[in-house]
Amino acid sequence: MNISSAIFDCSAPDLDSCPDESLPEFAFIGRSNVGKSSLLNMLAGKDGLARVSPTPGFTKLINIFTMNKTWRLVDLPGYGFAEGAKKDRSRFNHAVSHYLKQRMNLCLVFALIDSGLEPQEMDVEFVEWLAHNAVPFVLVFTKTDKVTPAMVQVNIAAFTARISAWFEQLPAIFTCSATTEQGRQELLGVIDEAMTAIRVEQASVSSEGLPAISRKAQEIRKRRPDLSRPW
Ligand SMILES: Nc1nc2c(ncn2[C@@H]2O[C@H](COP(=O)(O)OP(=O)(O)OP(=O)(O)O)[C@@H](O)[C@H]2O)c(=O)[nH]1
Ligand SMILES: [Mg+2]
Repeated sequence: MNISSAIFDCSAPDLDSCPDESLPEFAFIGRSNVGKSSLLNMLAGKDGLARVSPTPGFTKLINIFTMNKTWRLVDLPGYGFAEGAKKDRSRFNHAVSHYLKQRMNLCLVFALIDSGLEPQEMDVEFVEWLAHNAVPFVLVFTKTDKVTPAMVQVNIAAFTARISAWFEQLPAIFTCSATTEQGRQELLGVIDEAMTAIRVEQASVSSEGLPAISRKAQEIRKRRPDLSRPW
């Protein structure tokens, strides 16, 4: 897929402040510093589109970007950042939880995991939360340029062993590096496939008159139990 335009749309403090639900959204989530904003820039092909920093907890709002005028990438605040005012943290975490559970046009979540680390409890718990809330997601192991390919595979195997009990079929797994652009075509391919599926569905209109994307999200939402947040 070619990205011909990548435009910053808005920064939203909560779900109500997000733009209308007319375009499909693909969101990045993961621990602070895992490389969400960097991956967004790498996929968009535009350095500096989302702001990157070595300081954990840098992205504090729901940042929304429109690609090719037809779909959006969403940079979410990370979890697991211990500094800062507690009040602020819970507000942002609540906003992220709300977004993931209720956003009608959320198509797919890229759940990012650092490929250089053995399974971290917080990531394992977060994946469990995604599974129990029926949030559609794929796993993306980041920063593959920092470790050997063998180590990446060891860490992926250890992580999937931890989460396998919650899935009949494991979520799709990808690897990437924002530095070398490894994984870019594969991840854009995932978005391309989802967009093609949506276009096919949108050709048919439901009896309720809802666009196909909202119908699908409503079905998913009905199945989601209201679990407490792990982070
Ligand atoms: N070597 C390497 N460094 C990376 C990669 N991706 C991100 N980084 C670095 O990791 C740090 C954090 O990157 P961000 O993209 O800001 O991470 P984030 O997940 O958005 O972090 P928060 O917004 O704080 O949650 C920065 O110093 C990046 O330059 C990568 O693929 N390889
Ligand atoms: Mg960020």
